[in-house]
Amino acid sequence: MGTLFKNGTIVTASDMVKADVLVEGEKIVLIGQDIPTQGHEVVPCDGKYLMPGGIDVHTHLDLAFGGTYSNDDFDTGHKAAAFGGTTMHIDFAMQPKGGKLHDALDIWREKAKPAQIDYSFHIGVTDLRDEVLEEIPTLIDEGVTSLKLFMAYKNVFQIDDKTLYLAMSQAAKHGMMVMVHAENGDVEEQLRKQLLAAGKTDPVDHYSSRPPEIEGEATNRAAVLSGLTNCRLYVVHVTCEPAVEAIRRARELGYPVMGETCVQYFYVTRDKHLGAPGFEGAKYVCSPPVRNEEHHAVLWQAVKDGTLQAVSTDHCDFWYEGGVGPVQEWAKAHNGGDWTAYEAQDPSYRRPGKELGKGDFSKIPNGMPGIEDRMMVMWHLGVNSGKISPSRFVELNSTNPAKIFGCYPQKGTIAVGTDADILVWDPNASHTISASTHHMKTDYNVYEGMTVKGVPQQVYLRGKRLVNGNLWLGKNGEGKFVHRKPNAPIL
Ligand code: DUC
Ligand code: ZN
Ligand code: ZN
Repeated sequence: MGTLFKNGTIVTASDMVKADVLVEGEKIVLIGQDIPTQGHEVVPCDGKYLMPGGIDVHTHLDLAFGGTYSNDDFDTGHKAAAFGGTTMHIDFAMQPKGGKLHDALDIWREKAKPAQIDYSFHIGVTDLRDEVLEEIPTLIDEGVTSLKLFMAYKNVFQIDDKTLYLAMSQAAKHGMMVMVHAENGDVEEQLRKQLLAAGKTDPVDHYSSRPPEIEGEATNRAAVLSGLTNCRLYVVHVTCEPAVEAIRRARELGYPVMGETCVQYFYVTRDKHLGAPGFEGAKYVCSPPVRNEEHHAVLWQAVKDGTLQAVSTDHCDFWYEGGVGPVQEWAKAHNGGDWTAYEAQDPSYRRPGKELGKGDFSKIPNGMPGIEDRMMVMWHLGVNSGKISPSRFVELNSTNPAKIFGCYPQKGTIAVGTDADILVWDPNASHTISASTHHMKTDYNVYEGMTVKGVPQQVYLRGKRLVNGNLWLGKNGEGKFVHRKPNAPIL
């Protein structure tokens, strides 16, 4: 007995076709017209789209960052993702300083034990010693084919140009991908110090410490190194015109450069959000910063003309009002200030969050929630407005991510033989986004009050239903690691 999705319109990156889809076990086994229902559980899909599950290739679950940890982990973050139609994500497993790349894998495998959706890892390289350089190709056997290097976050994750060049040369030899967070961290450090010294400490001043120029410069630098080494390069979270132009130029020159933007960069602005009165703007502090509408228009053009190939979230959520509870006193008395031990015994406790940066924007933990919102907001802003077609939506949010990161066609499409990660998408249903109803572990939502039209009514992962309306049917431990391949196509 299988599950038969009846009378839906299948949306892939190339087509929209009315057909039935039969799933047996974890796979799609048949696509056709008028497939007999006998012996199958039937899911009526009249008026619905059948789309491949979303793939978010840029998330930071349970990351030690900014003096705290991001809130969502491989339990809560997965459930939230699935409610929003995302059935796979790729998280950044960060190399501990002085440690090996395999240490990062071990740590993140442990974190991923409660998984409820499918996942994979990029390895964040922070300390490229000779033996670590040699270790890079051994990741391929583990199903990890992408490295991430940060050109910013001085004294935390930042690497220098020599490191980027060496990593790219090595990755290129083995058909691996290098991803960069492209901002000039040395210049950022100077700007930040000047701003703070001048008393500019508000959330909106974060923007002035990271202007578009430093993103464009770093993007261009990485793109030129990609051309030099012939290494596949994927620029994460592109926000602005100078960065888009650097990628466009590199691609015109034939360099193997690709890039993504994130859903928030189409919507959140410096003026209205980051510049909101009081400390409110802290909710929107992320790096690179959100930009104003003129850059949003550039990003739409870039996802339409193929300069950018994917949309992700950079999901890295923190409480707006964290550190709530008696923990500070308790931690001082019992644990030398370590709140992590306290957290385990008091579920109502909130770890430190955005409030860490009151009076000093540079101490605001960088990041935003979005793993649950991406698909609905992209559909609403992109498809409902006519900016992108349903097929381009699927391509940006699922197909291209799978192709670029080496797991297509197992993931990222609806075809016979592929994993049955299926969304029954209702293009006519509306939903008002709110922190009071979302599933992400944070006390605010970037899109608060936005009524979107188009929602994932049912969500299937490898043939198992995870979401039915508001009902959660998933189970911890059912998400599987996705083994990815090198030599992925350059799109
Ligand atoms: N930017 C963020 O805003 N958060 C996580 C890491 C990053 O690069
Ligand atoms: Zn980043
Ligand atoms: Zn990130």
